[in-house]
Amino acid sequence: MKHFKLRVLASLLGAVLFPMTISLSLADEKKEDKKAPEKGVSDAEIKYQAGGSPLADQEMHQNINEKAPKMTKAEFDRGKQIYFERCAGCHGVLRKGATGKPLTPDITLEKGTEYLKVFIGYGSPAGMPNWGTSGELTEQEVDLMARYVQQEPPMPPEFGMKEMKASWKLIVPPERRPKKKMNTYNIENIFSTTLRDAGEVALIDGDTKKIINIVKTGYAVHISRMSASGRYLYVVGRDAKVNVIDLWMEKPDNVAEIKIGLEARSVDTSKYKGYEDKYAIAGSYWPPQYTIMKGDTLEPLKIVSTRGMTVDAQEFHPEPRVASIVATHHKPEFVVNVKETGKILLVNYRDINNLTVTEIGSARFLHDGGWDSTKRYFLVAANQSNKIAVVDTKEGKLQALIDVGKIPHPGRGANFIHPKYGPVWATGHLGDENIALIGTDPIKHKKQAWTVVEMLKGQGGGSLFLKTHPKSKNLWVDTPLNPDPKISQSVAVFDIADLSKAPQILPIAEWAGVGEGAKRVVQPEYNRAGDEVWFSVWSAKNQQSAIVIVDDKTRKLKTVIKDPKMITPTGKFNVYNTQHDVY
Ligand code: DHE
Repeated sequence: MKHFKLRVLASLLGAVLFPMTISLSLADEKKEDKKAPEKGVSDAEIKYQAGGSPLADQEMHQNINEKAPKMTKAEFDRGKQIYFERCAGCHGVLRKGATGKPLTPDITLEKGTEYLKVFIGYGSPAGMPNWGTSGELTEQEVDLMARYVQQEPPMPPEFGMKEMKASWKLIVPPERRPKKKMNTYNIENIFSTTLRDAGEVALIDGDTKKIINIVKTGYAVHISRMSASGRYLYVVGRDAKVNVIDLWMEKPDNVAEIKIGLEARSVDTSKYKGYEDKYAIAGSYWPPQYTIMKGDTLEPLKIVSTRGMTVDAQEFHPEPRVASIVATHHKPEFVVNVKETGKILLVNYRDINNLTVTEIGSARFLHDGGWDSTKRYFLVAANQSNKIAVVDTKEGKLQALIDVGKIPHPGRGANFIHPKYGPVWATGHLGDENIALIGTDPIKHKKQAWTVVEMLKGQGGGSLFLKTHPKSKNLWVDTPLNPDPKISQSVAVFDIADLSKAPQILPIAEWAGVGEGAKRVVQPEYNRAGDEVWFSVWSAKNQQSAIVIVDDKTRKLKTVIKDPKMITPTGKFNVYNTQHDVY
């Protein structure tokens, strides 16, 4: 009966009030709404964004709003937990809106509980998932959340120098570290592999395929990055814990760790001549800031807030999250991409007491990206604007904003020579099957530079990463978030010499032989020689996962790495390719 009432209300509200919901949205999203398929966002996008925030367990400051519907403390705490596990990724920590709409009390109180229940229960064509009808939330939880979002958003604590210093552990000080490499590993071919749900990384010997060590890290390490010398490996957990691992030790292990906030995704190190291994930088989602540290010890030196005005509406945003960070090779600079403001910051670390930051306006919401083959231009996805922003790091200016497919997601992208159009950089998409090839040579291929020269058709949407290697003739494209298991468990491989040919589909998960489970095939990564491609076969925590290694030339299975300790592998980072940005 209650369900029926909701359904009637839903259709009424759909007809009468939907324009109101549109009016709440951002300018960019308006365009998006027109393009959005009837069903709203794809499963891929929901799965991707609703990754769960570690802020769920944080004590937070709470203001009472007299006008909001009553909630007990227990109800409020449950609402907060659901919000940070499911909603914060899209709507933001402070509910000011990110890829989802703002949900601040000035808006939600006006809507009222019944309206919000329908919205949460049934979703909207503009992208809100149908949490109730999909069975993800019970009717009571939908009611709870409708009341929760009318309360003042609780505020997570700040995390400044005092908190960072208190969390900092110098496990092995530099003077007690090896003076030379103390092991016989071919360091350049080690793979740092995230064991997501175990809060560890596995260091795998790329030559023997044996695990060298499993190192304790923060929870759900997002990425690994290398120091310029190739000695130190840095990882950052979702919980904002940064670890540095010394690859010269007899058994490579942690030498320092620190928390740079409460939630984070990015880390990198100074690569410019004269500054090798000198600085590390990590960006956080909460608080919205980046932190520059000493490279070998992780001692925090400088914290810079990213709070500020958005690039388009020029309105204040209280929580612009730091997305990707990359170190420039030809200048003492970090490229810091700020999601909600759509700003690309070129942070010059020559004198960190008198930091100079060049602020480049691009488009919202900046996410992941990589260098072109010359490492002069950085290409980054402005994912909800369906654009790729290109920065000329030599001139310190925006080079181009290029329209691509729906929700570009390149990882670091893939550089190769197109048989007709010369050097290109490629990105796949979360929202459609396209693979956009963008010309990157403004000298010999001026006409094609910074335009989409070709759109390849992949297996479908839900792509996260694609990869090639300077020595390879193949372009590998994953689709781990496609709702069709056949597609999420296989990869497409294109022949770069003849891109008109349909891609070959390889059943990577089947090759892994791991039995039942989600078995999402994620993130191709080359070995040092560029003749093997490694894939993670990512299953649930309590199911078997694996790494599948394919011979790049023959596209045939080479080896499967299975180990009971290999829990939920996701990203893999080959030391040499990461150190030198080979992709
Ligand atoms: Fe990622 C890169 C953020 C979900 C695996 N991811 C990145 C980067 C950012 C980011 C900002 C770029 C870092 C850089 O280069 O400095 N990722 C986010 C999210 O906010 C999001 C959407 C949701 C979340 O809650 O985390 C998200 N990411 C995922 C996943 O679901 C993946 C598949 C598994 C996981 O660990 O959660 C995942 N992201 C990765 C990987 C990279 C990455 C493997 C690095 C790719 C590379 O080749 O550099």
